[in-house]
Amino acid sequence: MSLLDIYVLGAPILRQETIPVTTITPDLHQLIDNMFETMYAAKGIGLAAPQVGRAEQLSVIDVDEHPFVIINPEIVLAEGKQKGEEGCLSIPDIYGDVERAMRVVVRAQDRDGQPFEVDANELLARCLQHEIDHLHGRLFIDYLSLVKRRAALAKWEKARQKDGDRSHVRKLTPEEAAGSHRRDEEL
Ligand code: K1U
Ligand code: ZN
Repeated sequence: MSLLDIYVLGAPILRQETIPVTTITPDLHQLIDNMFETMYAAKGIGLAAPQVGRAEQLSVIDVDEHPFVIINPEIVLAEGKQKGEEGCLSIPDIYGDVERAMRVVVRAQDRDGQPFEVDANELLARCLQHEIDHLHGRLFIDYLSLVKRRAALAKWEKARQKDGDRSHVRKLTPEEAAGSHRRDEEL
């Protein structure tokens, strides 16, 4: 398995619509495995294909040590409301409160292309909505008020200028890479 670079705010692929997956191939399985490894190394609870520079309609998720992949997902039910803090591996160190549905039912295909549904509440529901948003070019900062979005973007630009960083990819550090199998070791 390999760690993938994570595309960050400003990379055009984060704003593009993804393409539905029509065939399950060995290359797709490799991508899924690499996305899980990258997500664990970055200490995320989800990761969508555009975040690693890919256009396939798929995301990986592990909120409660129950990893799964959603291929071609759609939200078939959304109800209730929750407000809570979100971050994004593509916008490091920026956080904001986002209102989301409290419960969602998502229909998707698994890594073998088999259809399934997941009925989720609270953090898992939030994560599913965040990851499905990525597949449609939406980011959590889009939901912030104008004032909060401007403040978040100003903080982001300042951090990037300080680092002299003009690139649109984030390479995980060797320390992060060394921790990429952490969940395996804990089990
Ligand atoms: O897609 C991503 O950028 C991953 C992102 C997903 C996410 C974060 C917060 C709420 C919903 C979805 C992350 O995993 S960022 C890491 C993080 O914020 C977090 C990590 C563990 C528990 C809770 C949040
Ligand atoms: Zn994100």
